[in-house]
Amino acid sequence: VSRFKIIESTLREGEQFANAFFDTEMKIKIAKALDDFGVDYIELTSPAASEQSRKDCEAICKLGLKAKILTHIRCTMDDARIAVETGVDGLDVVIGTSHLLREYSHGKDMEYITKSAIEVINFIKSKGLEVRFSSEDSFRSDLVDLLSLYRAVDKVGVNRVGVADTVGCATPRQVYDLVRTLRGVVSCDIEIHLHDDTGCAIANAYCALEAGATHIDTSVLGIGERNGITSLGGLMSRMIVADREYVTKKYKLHTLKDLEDLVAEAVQVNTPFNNPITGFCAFTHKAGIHAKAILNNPSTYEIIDPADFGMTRYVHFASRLTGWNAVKTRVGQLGLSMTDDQVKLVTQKIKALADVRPIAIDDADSIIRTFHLSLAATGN
Ligand code: HCA
Ligand code: CU
Repeated sequence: VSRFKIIESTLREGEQFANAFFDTEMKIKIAKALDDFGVDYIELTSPAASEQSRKDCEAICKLGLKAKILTHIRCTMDDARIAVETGVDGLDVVIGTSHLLREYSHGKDMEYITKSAIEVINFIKSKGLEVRFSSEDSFRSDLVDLLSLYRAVDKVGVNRVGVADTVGCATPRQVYDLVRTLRGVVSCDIEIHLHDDTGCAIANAYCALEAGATHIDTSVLGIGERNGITSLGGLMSRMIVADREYVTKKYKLHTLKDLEDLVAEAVQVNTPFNNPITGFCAFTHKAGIHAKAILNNPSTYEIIDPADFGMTRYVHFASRLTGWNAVKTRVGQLGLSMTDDQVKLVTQKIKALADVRPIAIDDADSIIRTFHLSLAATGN
């Protein structure tokens, strides 16, 4: 499960996000930040999409990044001919295989799809580039058709086949089953691309790895078509729990927050409050029982160490749910000294006010300070 590679698609799938417009300078900034983070591949919008897309693709190839640069094309010789001239390390080729897409999108049958796939793959390989072949809408495609298509492209030496949950309909178990079956049919690597329409994108990515997938598509904050795909940070949170050693060695996790902030600003969104790792309350502990245990030993209520991502834990103490252990820590942070009995008394005062209205940290702090002053005044 742990030896996975990331195909980072913020600059391809992410450009399909409703708010996204990346100028050349921004694309370069994002590509450099992704490279610094340590992603294995950076996938770029097709050079066939527009003249500027082609120029930007060439510019990013010239940066000399450690990550391999890919571009994403339709399964046609026209697209492939343009793409191989850009300087990319490889091409991700895709064609719709579901009944719906065959009927309402490109109108081609499986025989035609197989024939053109082989032609395009052979052409790309003849240019010495890496090539991946993927079927759009894999989970609503006929399984027998799909497997014979993958078998045919595996035979002509494709580097990877891709499975795509284009509409986000797949369940973790379906993902596991399809990838597992495919693992028995092809000998090349297996990539997976998962949309998040039903909130399964991270779980599905994990299941794909359990079933033998080798490459996972991500984007920063999960941005993409509709509500997007598996997010880079979310995948990191899932994988650090599975294999901390591998993930912390391979990826510069401390840069995740800055990378997300860069992309969030570029596409004018806020990081969701419940985002894994970087959501504002991802490491906030509130109930008295939680706070007490966390202060004794963080692993009681934390599966991820915030320090691995350069984040900090916060023990909430300004609420009616707080307990005296949390307040005691706050008293220490304010540089005041009190006995445990005194802390318990001031905790009652905080809880009493917080029972009436929501209170801010400042409110709780001022209760603590006032109480402390009164102790001095009465000489206790
Ligand atoms: C799309 C294409 C794609 C491609 C995935 C892949 C999808 O419909 O925009 O190349 O594997 O979700 O199917 O993003
Ligand atoms: Cu997609």
